[in-house]
Amino acid sequence: MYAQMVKTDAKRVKRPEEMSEQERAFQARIDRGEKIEPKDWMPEDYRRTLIRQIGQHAHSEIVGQLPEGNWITRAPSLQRKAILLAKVQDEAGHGLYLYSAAETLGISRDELIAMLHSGRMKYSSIFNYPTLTWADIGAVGWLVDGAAIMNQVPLCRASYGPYSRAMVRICKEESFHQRQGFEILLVLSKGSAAQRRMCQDAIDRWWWPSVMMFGPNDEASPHSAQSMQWKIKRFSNDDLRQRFIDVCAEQVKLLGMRLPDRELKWNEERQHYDHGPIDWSEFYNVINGNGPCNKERLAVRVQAHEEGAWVREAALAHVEKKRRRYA
Ligand code: FAQ
Repeated sequence: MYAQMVKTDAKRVKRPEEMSEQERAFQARIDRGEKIEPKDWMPEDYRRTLIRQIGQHAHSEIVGQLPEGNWITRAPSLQRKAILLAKVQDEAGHGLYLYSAAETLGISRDELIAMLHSGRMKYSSIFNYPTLTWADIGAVGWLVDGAAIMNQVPLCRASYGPYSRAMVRICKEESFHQRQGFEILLVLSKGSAAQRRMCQDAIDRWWWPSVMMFGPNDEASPHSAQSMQWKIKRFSNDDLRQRFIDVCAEQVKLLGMRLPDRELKWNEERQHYDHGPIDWSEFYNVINGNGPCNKERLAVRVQAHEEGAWVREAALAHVEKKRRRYA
């Protein structure tokens, strides 16, 4: 069901002698650190790789509203409700910047959304997990937004201009999201025994799915080599994952909680935390459509799109009326 339609064939990186003159000139621009802009010549696979990544990213922001949106009416205070509402609205904004960036590559938002709804394009695995308690909203902010920032700050330097510029604002907002999540957990961690249990339980459930957000191990990542050569990705999946683990292993101490990994241990020689094995069968199960909430998430998006059809039709009718009036 989740076979990717925007296929890119980039498993093997071309050597300079295998490139056309145009491709060599393009790679030289990338190597010099120049930004590629929409009207510049680009290899077809570069364009398709960006549509795949930016499209998946946009879909993730939009689907990513659902787990937290679920808690807006149940936030424990008016202030918490206002903050959560603003955060969820920010995610909608991120989706819009990213759909706009993808559109500069010659694909429409309608086409991208149709591919999401028919299962031909992915969104992040993480949004297929349920938010069971209020502490989950803290864990999503701390861990999910935290992982998102770790992955996205380097994207501010991605070689494609519209994508890199969209990421600057997104990262500023994500960093506020990460802090608000941590603060929710900090309050719970200083609360009653039941609140502390709730806090630990949310961390236990969100930790491994957050670690998986960075994608497969480097040797199992078909797109990384080419995306790094094109400077779309600036660091590998495993490098970013390791940085995330190192940061969280320290931050969790401030909460007086623990990460659910018995093998987590500082390695003096590597200057990094060692960690336990990742259950990749769970990751592939989720990205193949069989996670706890995949069907529900997609059904909600499709329903929202269908129920919003009248708004799109009314907007188009308004434009048409104005066009006729001023023709
Ligand atoms: N989920 O060869 P690679 C957020 C797929 S935004 C699902 O390593 P690549 C904000 C991948 O597409 C979170 N699929 O691929 C927020 C490929 O499939 P394909 C989203 C995944 O592209 C917070 C296959 O596996 N962020 O959280 C995942 O070089 C809170 C092989 O993988 C972005 O999209 C996954 N986790 O590297 C919102 C950032 N990982 O196409 C609301 C931009 C991998 O062959 C609330 N994207 N796959 O069928 C990226 O940086 C990259 O696309 C990666 C994957 C690193 C995600």
